[in-house]
Amino acid sequence: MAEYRLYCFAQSGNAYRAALMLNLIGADWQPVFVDYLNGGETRTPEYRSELNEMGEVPVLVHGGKKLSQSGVILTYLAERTGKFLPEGDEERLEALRWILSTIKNSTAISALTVFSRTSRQFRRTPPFYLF
Ligand SMILES: N[C@@H](CCC(=O)N[C@@H](CS)C(=O)NCC(=O)O)C(=O)O
Repeated sequence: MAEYRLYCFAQSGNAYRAALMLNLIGADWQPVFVDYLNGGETRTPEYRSELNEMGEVPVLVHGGKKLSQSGVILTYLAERTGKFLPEGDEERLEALRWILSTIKNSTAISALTVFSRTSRQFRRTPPFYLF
């Protein structure tokens, strides 16, 4: 079994961020597919109790640790490996600034998800059809 397991699905930008970092640091990792789009797996009581009470991907499992929130996962991997680790206060704050900026972007994506589920026009538009 690989050292790291990433619970994810391909359409998730937040999961992509964690997967990209795992690749860039050369980690031994494997994806574990979470069926959100067809099965709503993230919203099941089992998923919430066993993996992430927030009902989201990505979740990184490493040894006995289970980490959620992409920014936390990136920070964990950087601190553990020393790769892409900000140096000094200025860089640390700059890294935090970029990590926090994604919260807004994710919110925008979630809003589009809601639209795509409710609006016929959005449902017919290819990229949103996926949601
Ligand atoms: N702030 C979180 C956002 C995670 C998130 O929004 N994940 C979405 C996929 S991109 C999700 O799992 N949604 C599942 C659901 O809404 O049930 C992070 O950065 O990891």
